[in-house]
Amino acid sequence: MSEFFEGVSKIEFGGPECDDALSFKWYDAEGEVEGIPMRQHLRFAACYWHTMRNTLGDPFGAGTARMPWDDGTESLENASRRVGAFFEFLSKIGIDRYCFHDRDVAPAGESIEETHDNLNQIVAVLEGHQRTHDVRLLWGTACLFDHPRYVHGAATSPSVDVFAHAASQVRRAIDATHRLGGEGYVFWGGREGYDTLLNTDMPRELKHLAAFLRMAVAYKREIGFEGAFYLEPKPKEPTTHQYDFDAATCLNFLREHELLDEFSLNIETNHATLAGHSIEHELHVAAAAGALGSIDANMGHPQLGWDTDHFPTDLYVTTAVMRVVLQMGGFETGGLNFDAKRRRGSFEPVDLFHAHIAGMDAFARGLLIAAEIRKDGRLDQMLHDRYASWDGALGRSIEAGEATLESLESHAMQSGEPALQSGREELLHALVNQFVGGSSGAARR
Ligand code: XLS
Ligand code: NI
Ligand code: NI
Repeated sequence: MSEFFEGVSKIEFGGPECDDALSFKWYDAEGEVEGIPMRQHLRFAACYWHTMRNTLGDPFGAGTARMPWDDGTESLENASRRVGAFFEFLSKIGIDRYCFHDRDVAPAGESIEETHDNLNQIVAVLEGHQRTHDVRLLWGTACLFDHPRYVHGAATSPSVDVFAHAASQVRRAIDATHRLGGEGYVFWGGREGYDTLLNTDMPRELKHLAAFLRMAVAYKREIGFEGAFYLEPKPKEPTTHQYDFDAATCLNFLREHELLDEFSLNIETNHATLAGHSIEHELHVAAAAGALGSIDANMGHPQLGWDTDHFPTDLYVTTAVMRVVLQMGGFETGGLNFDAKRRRGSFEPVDLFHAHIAGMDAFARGLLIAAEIRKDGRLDQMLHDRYASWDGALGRSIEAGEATLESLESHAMQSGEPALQSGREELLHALVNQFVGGSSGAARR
C-alpha cells in the first residue's frame, strides 16, 4: 500500500528535553500516572472530518490543505484511499481511536439506497483497517447539517418529510457505528435550533426532537447496540440559537422528556466558551449529574468569535479538564476527541502531526499537573475546609432535609453575626501556578 506521510515515522516519546519536533515531549503512552498508563487516562481519538476532510477554506478564501491522497472526486475509490491515509496517520501518531460523520467517510448517492450502499462499502473498508491497525471507533454520528434539505433543521425541521429523511440517515449511521464496534454515538444538533422565532414554533420543534431521540433509543435496543448515546451541547453556529445550548439546557431537556437514563453529554471546550461558560463549568455541570460521557478536545481563541476549533494547547485548560476527569474516576465509554483543525496557514500534511502532537502533549502535561495537584492535596483541602461549618449537626440536618425556617431562625438568634472567611482566590491561582509552571512531570514507567 502506498505511503502518504513520507518522511514521517512513528512518533515516539522523547521527553521534555528532546529537540526533535516530531516527538512527544510529555505524552508517554505507557508511562503511568496514578498507577494507570497515560493512554488509558486520555483515550485520545482523532476526528475524520477535520483530519481528512477539512480543506482549511474560510469564508474569504479557498482551501489550502495539501492532501496528496485525495483526487477531489466523490468516487468510492477516492473515499477508500482516504481511509488508508487516515489509518496511516493514526498508526504513525499513535492514536488508537477515531470519530466520524457518515457523510465524510462515504459520499452521498443519487438515492437513499445508493447512499446507504456507499456507506456500507466504506464501512467495510474501515472495518478492515480497524482490525489490522488495532484501532477502535470512539463514536460515530450522522451529518444532519450539510445537505441543503436540512436548511431548516433535521429532527426539528418544519417539514415532516425532512424529519423522515433524517430518521433514515440516523438509522443507517447507528447501524454503521454498531457494525464498527463503536463505543458511543453522538447527536450534535447542528441545525436543530432557529434563526428567528418569527417563523419558529419552538415548543413543537422540541417535542419533535424528543420523539426523534426516543426512536433512536428504541432502535438502539432493537439492534442490540450497547454503546453510549451522547448529546453534544452548543449554543449557536450555524443557527442563531441551538436547542442543545449548554450542559444545563441539555440535562433539563433530557429530564423533561425522561431520556436522562439513556444519554450522557459530549462536552466541547469551544462550545462551552461560545455559551459564555468555562470548560470547567460545563464539565462540572455534566459530572454532577453523572452525565459526563465524553469530551471534544479543542479550544477557541479570545480574539475570535465562533467555533474556531483550535488545537488545545493551553495548559490551564488541559489541567482543568484532567482534574475533572481524574475526579470522576476516568472515562467509561468516552475519551478525548480532537475536534480541532489546523489554521489555514498550516497546510502541509506534516502539520497534522505537529497539531496532534501539540494537543496530545498539552493533555499529557495537563494530566501530570492535575495528578500532582491531587497528590499535593492543598487545593482539595482548602475547598473541603471552606464548607467545614456544614459538617456539624446543623449543616447535616439541613442537608438531610430535617431543618425548618423556624429552627434555623432560633439558631441564628443564638449564634449572632456569622464569622466569615476569605475566599482566597488569588492564593488559589498562585497555588495552581506553582504546578502549571513548575511541574517536573515525569510519568513513571
Ligand atoms: C461542531 C461539532 C461537531 C460534532 C460532531 O461544532 O463540534 O463537529 O462534534 O457532529
Ligand atoms: Ni464537537
Ligand atoms: Ni464544534
